[in-house]
Amino acid sequence: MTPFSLLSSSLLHPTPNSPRPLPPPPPPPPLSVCKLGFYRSLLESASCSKCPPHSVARQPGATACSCEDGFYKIDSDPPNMACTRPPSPPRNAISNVNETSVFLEWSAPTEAGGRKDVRYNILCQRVLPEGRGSEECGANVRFLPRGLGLSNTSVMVADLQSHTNYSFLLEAVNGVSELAKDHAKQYVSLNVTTNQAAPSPVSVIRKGHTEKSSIALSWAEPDRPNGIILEYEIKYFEKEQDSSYTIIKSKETEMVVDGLKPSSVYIFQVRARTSAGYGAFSRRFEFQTSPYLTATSERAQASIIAVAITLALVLLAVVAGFLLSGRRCGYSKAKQDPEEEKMHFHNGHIKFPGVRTYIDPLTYEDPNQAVHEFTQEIDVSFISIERIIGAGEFGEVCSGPLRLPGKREIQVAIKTLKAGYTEQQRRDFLWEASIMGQFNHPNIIRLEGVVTKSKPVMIITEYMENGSLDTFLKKNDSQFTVIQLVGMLRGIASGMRYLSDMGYVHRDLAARNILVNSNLVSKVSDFGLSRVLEDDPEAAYTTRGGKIPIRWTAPEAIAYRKFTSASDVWSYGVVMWEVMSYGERPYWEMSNQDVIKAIEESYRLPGPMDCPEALYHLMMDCWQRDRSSRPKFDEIVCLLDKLIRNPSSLKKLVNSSHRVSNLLVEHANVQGDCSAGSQTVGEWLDSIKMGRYTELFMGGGTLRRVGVNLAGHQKKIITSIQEMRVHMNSTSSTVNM
Ligand code: ACK
Repeated sequence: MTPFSLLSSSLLHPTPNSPRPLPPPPPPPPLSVCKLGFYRSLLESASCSKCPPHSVARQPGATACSCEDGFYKIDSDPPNMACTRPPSPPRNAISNVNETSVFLEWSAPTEAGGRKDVRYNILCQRVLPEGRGSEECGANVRFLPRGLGLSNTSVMVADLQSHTNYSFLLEAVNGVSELAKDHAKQYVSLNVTTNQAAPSPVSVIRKGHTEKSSIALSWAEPDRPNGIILEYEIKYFEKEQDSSYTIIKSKETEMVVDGLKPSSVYIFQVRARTSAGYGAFSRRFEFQTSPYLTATSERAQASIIAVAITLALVLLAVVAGFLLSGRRCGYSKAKQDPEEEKMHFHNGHIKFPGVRTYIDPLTYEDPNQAVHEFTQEIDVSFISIERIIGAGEFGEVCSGPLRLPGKREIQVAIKTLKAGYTEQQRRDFLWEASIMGQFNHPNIIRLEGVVTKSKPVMIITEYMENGSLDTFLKKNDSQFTVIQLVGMLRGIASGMRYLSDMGYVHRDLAARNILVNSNLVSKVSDFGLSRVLEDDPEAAYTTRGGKIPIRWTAPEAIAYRKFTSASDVWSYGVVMWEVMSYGERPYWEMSNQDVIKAIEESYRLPGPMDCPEALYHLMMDCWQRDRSSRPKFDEIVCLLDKLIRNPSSLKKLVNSSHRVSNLLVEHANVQGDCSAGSQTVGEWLDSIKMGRYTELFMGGGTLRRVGVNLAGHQKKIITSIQEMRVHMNSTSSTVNM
């Protein structure tokens, strides 16, 4: 009942003592009829309102406006809100493939459709081979944080199949997308090919026949082998004695582990290896040896005693041989020397490591035999040289197609040996091929083969469209997202992990020796003379003889030629710095002697501009003086993976430092507060009380933009300051520097 109806009912039935009723109020003025283009919602005031944008009132007296074609409204939109439409597709979509995971990143659409509730959906399609179309990826593929209704502009897609083509459709939607059924969906699509990936972990280990000193184990192939399993590694140790463990390998999915103590509990873990490397270890399985001899084993024991004695003698001879050849015994996880990781003696057993080791071509009496063993001869008629792309130590580097019979044509790089070479030069040239031919990893440059039966002698490798990393970064200054840069670094670390697992020490890891392909995959290259480094223009002679690229090399390698995977980790830290500063020269124009002295005095490179703190911490860890405290490559890969999976961990950038006279930072100081490097020219000039010259700086064309990389451009700034000093002196300025 309305107040009006109450009032009128009391007028009809007046009570005897009630006061005289008030005269009825004048009737409200008649409501005007809203004209075209205006509306009056029933609940609203008397006046008519103009239809909100993209809506119309086609009849006079409308109580609501209807949306123009292609525009929509949902129930929760207020009447005075404009009609809206679905957004345009996302922009600048990029993908970053990391083995069988893909990180997708994009920018918001140019046209949000007039709404603030834009969300993103990702559709994953697996492209079937031989043009058989595509199918939806299925439930096994994981989207992190999720695949539908994303509010941020990136997603990680994990658990894809290796070596498979995928197409990702990125769609932007908003509150009215559901209503716009006729509106053709506006996707942006990204096609990616996943890389080789290590196998998934072995899920179960079963115990078989058990004796006093042995346990038979068996396991099933990993669920996702991601390639052909080359071998398994079995790691075991006595329970609660995990400071020392033993690793043995097997090509089968079973193995009898012997040499165990009776009545003792052992922990076992198994992992598989493909050409992509090792997968993760299985979870731990606990099995106990028997306390007594079984009847079978007693019988067997008698019959094998004679064999055992013979074996023991042979074993002793082998052990003695190894000991005499200088290999040390013992394996402890702590402070492990990478050079000692290759063979373990434990509990009196010789254990061979699970990793296929690199064989130095030098161990071959005839180097041609190494070439023959590790490389494939290619008939020159299958190669066409089309372009010269650079100059190498031994001759021109060219590119062109390689058409091997029965294989798809591929683009290759062709290193040639110039005419008039000596036999020694030919050997040195082909040495690189015999090293490269032993490797098979997505982040190591792949050798296709060699041409030795005709002239010129050639080394054929996969073609890397973007050339060497240092030049590529300089050409594309500031063009990549942090995730793209970390993706490149991850690739390099993964390649280096493979090399160190193989027992190969690179000795010349630097951005100039990394190649980049069109998918931004970075690959370690230049195995040529990594032992003597004759071909590296950065290498300088040391007092002890031999050439060393000082700026990239660990102090122990410079001082006493202790080259190990740990010294490669130091160089990796320098590569990280080169990448994050877009190809800046480490230590700028400092002389090699000054670099050695500064490092000796615990100074280190400052954090590059806009460098995430987590990455700078990692660089600093790689530059630990004590080489056993540096991270191992597998730890580096693991950390970078974590950062890529959780991009917000890369948001915190290194703080600004106010050092001017000293470009470097002290190692101990930085570990704690990470205060180095990143500041704008203005901030930096303020910090040296020269803020009033910012305009002169920026206007003078010395530096084009604010937020310039202080580390990277400091030498330019310093040059300019010197110029300014001259300028100021001539104008009697009193600024002191
Ligand atoms: O920086 P760049 O373009 O990349 O110039 C050098 C040049 O040859 C001399 O080494 C380029 N280069 C070397 N190997 C390859 C390759 N596999 N694919 C593409 N470019 C290569 C390198």
